[in-house]
Amino acid sequence: MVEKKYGAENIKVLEGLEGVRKRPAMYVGGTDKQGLHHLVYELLDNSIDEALAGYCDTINVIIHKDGSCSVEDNGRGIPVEIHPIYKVPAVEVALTKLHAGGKFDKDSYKVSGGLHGVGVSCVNALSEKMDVRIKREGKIYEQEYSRGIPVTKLKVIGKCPEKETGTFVKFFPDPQIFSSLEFDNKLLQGRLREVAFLNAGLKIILEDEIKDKKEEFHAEGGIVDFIKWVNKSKEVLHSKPIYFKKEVDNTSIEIGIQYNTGYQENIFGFVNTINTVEGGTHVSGLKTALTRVINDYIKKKNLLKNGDTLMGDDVREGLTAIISLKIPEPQFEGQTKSKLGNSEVKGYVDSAVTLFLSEFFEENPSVAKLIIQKALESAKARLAAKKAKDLVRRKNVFSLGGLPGKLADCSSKKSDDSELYLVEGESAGGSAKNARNKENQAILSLKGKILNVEKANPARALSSEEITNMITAIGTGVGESFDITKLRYKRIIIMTDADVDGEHIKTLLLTFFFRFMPQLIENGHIYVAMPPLFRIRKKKDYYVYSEEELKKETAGVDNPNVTRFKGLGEMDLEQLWETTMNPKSRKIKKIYIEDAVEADQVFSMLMGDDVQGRKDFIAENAHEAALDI
Ligand code: 0RA
Repeated sequence: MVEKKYGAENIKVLEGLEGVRKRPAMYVGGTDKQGLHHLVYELLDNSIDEALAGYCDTINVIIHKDGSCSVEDNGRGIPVEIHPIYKVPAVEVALTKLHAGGKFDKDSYKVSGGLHGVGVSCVNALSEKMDVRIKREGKIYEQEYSRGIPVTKLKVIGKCPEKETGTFVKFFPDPQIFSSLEFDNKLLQGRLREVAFLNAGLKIILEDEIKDKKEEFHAEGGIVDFIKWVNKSKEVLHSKPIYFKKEVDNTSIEIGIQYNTGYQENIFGFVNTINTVEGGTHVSGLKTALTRVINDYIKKKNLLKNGDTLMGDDVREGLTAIISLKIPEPQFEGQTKSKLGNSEVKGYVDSAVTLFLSEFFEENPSVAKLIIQKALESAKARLAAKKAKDLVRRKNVFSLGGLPGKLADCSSKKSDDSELYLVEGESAGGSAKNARNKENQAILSLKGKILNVEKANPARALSSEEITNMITAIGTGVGESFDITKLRYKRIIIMTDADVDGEHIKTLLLTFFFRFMPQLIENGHIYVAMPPLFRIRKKKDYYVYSEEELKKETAGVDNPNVTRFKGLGEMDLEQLWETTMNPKSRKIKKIYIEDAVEADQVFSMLMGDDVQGRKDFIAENAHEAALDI
């Protein structure tokens, strides 16, 4: 029961939290799995603030058997004194007033910004039940809430040693709000590991009482350890990551750099521990400086004849870099509010990196030599590829608008309702061409397996016919010249057979998109079609997508009339249209990246050279039906 003991101010407070319940997406990004986990990150952020202020060194996150999740820290504990204005304990203000958050000290960096940092009160508003326990001055306090409203007063429930302080918050996400209520160990793992790397020395423990699993994340080396972890299944060019930390105008800049012998560029940007997947001014500052410093060094040492310069893409081949910024007032922009907008930051980062890196190269000529050799090779490959591309282009002048001859384009020129099907094999491609809605569905058939871009030099990848066909059809270009406004189709749908070869082709294509056009995945343009495995003939035709489903659907039926589809080619046009192409009846799956750092590891592991790593990974993950990236 709710106690009715609240005055006018409190009613206002409750109205605030009512707003959170009415528009949860505005506060935690959504009511799906991501939104649910956002609640944990909100609590975590508060504890990290306490750690950044120097009062907390251990955070415990527990997934409980009863469906709740808790976050506990050994910080100072949320204050419990009576608040001078609201006349209730300060902790109650923090938990019921929007944006009070508990961040009373302004001196430390707020971890928050954008969608993030809406505070513990939001978590409270969106929880069916929440329990807070505080240890302060030798006492243990407790208070319980339901949907943001206190159901008990703050009570002393026991004693503890004076030195023992901290905050424990346990919450049950509200089923009235969230469509997904299950906490995902793996998703939390990724974020907690990241947070531990970004806060050197902080110990974070994740306990899963359902899976009976406990893991500890703790990195004394901070982002240097982070870089080593990202590169762990790659062959590195220099054994020690290049690292520096600098403070400019209240902004703390921390950067780690290590090259590997591969071809991918991996820059992970963080602002107040939030992964800025869309980049922003900090990342552009780093890129500009890196290109300039390397070109200056080359000029000074006279390493490139006839005054040629290297391009950004050349100096970033095989680069793994992490840039972590702590900034008092971050401005987040972009589609998913994960792009840093503060314009002053670009200059700060640019000059800090220029200063540090040019000195580093002077002091470590052997490392500089390795990096520059790699960049020069990349430039050479780029120039060779350009020659090849010019040739291809000249050939294409004769084809319509430069589009690949193999593309069966749709007649609509509006990208916002058109789709491109990438189809495995010429014969399935031919069927799809006949089955499609010509108005808005285009078909590009691919000759079996495309090149594994994880193992190929990008110049070679970009001269492969299947890959150039895709790039031309999609229209955006790749790398630095990628331009989303040139996208020719709203949905790009990968359609392969439901067998091992089909799975492999799907992975090769996803690897290509992840490495060359990650923006298409980030913005939700990439899909995979889910062709059915069986047709059951009853009064009507039923399509089923797995063996289990088949068992369920045919249970108790003697002699069911079942056809197994060995491939797309075995369906007639009507079946192909109904099951994989008709927007009203088909099944397609949107691909999204849950965790960019993890996804890089997965692709390096699955498609790269580390055979043992791949075996271990597959053994560990074999039970999972589909690969979430
Ligand atoms: C404001 C002041 C003080 C502690 C906190 C906030 C605090 C908030 C949270 C939220 C989760 N864990 C937390 N730990 C601490 C301390 C004031 C003082 O003791 O002087």
